[in-house]
Amino acid sequence: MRRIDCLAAIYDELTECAVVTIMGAVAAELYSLGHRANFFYMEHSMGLASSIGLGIALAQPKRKVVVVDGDGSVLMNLGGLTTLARYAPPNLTHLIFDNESLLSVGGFPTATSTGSDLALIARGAGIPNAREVCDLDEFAQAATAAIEADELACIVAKVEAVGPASFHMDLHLLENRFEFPRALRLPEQAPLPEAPPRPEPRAATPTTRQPTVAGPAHPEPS
Ligand SMILES: Cc1ncc(C[n+]2csc(CCOP(=O)(O)OP(=O)(O)O)c2C)c(N)n1
Ligand SMILES: [Mg+2]
Repeated sequence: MRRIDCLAAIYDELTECAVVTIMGAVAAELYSLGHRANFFYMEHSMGLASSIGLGIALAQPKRKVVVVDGDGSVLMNLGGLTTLARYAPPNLTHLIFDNESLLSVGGFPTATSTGSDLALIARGAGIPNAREVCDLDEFAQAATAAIEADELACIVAKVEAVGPASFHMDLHLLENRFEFPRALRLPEQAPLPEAPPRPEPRAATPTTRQPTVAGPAHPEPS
């Protein structure tokens, strides 16, 4: 099962949700399907997507919140699962794409490649509605049902360790940071605005550096 196919299968379900993703490959994949103002791609803070999702879910209890996470990120902050379990917001769905790899930074294998079971860990943390899925239809059905239901759910999707052809996203972190809360400030359950049209994602081009012109740091006194 490929993660991009999972995302495509539930893309329409995300229209009215606040969606928080981790950084890297999965962010680029969701972006490539079509950015929306209600998507926040959390850069850098590995392991904290569920914490941001939890805050939104508690602050806006009528808003459906979907956290798109990864195995490496969850493993880096397992306490996030216990905090989710403690507050158990019924409007939050935690999707964990487990490719058994730190794919976005080169593919170092994570502990799920040697037997750690994130669905079992989530249940142990106190999220009874946590399950693993390995098949696309099963994923689409489970994720759709979880988003529609009023119960905290955690779905661990075992996916291939393949990422997008390009990680390029024509969206600055700060632009996303302001656009997202602005979209969420609208009355809950009102249709979210379309993001402004963007150019088609293009293939990443190598960065070129201009040669530095050597010279005095300060002009010589005349
Ligand atoms: C605290 C911290 N450590 C390391 C990184 C570098 N980093 C960025 S993405 C990533 C891998 C994420 O792995 P996973 O959550 O499994 O997602 P995948 O890349 O497999 O989609 C790492 C190590 C980071 N952003 N933050
Ligand atoms: Mg991973």
